[in-house]
Amino acid sequence: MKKVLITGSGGQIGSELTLELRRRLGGENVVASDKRNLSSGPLVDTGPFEVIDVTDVEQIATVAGKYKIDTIYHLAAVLSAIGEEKPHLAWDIGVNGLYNVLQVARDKKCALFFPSSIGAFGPSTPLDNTPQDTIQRPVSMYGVTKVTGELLCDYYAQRYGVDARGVRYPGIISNVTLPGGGTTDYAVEIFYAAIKTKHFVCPLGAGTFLDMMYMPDAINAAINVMEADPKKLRHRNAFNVTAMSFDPEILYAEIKKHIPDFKMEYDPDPVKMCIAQSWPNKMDDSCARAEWGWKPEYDLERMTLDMIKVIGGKFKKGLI
Ligand code: AKB
Repeated sequence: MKKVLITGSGGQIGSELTLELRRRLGGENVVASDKRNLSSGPLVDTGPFEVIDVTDVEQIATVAGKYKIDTIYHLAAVLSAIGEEKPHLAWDIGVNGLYNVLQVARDKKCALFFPSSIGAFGPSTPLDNTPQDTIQRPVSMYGVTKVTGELLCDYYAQRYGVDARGVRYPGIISNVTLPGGGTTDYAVEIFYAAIKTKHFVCPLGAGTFLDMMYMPDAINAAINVMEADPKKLRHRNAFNVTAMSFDPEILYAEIKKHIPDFKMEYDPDPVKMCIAQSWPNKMDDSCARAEWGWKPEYDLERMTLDMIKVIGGKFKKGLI
């Protein structure tokens, strides 16, 4: 049985990926970790939990040794908008943290999942049907850390044989843990606003198209790329994956089909706009489809319906 360690388990993706891996592999085989000491809740109730600050290599090595870890899902990160406020922190966690995890993966012969992002692209990248292999000159510190991370993963795979794999995630839409400090967060916040107050002020302008994905597909992408037959992988790391592409107007219109009195206005945030306009409108994910069978299950309609059902249910129970 696999022994998995997840860094950043308390985050948007980590909180759901940890529980799904525990469901598949057994709670005791999946070690959750976070910088914060989580004293209660599903992550500590369903399996082992350890405090790990990824900038401290000893902490990662100690936990990996204690549980005989063979696979690491490295999700600790600082997202794009916060990265512009705190570029040093973004570099420290994004690059030094990954370097530490790669060193541990090398020493202890672990496979590694590293999530890159649409943030690894920039204004000189072709923004429509963005190819798998193309120009990557990002303009955000987050993007700089993601390109560096992709290169580090390739280097450790070629030089030391570390089985480092990953995807380039688009904006992830979810309803368990809120994202924190990303450019694509609006696509989550809009649902909470629509249900709680029926009013939303959008920080991105109309016409800002971005790739997006619903959480169940994001989790399947991470697990499936790690389980893929290595002989079929030509790229291995940083696969473009997408499920839908929309701008705020299209998402607003879709939500209004279910909540007709919902109102949205625009107040574009200059930092988020600068980042969003430098990111792809829609990526080409044909390499992921061909090499390991990537196929998302949720489109805009299905995702919207489910988000409204789940968040509406929480609102009725007074949980949000
Ligand atoms: C962000 O907006 O920073 C992230 C991402 C697309 O990587 N959600």
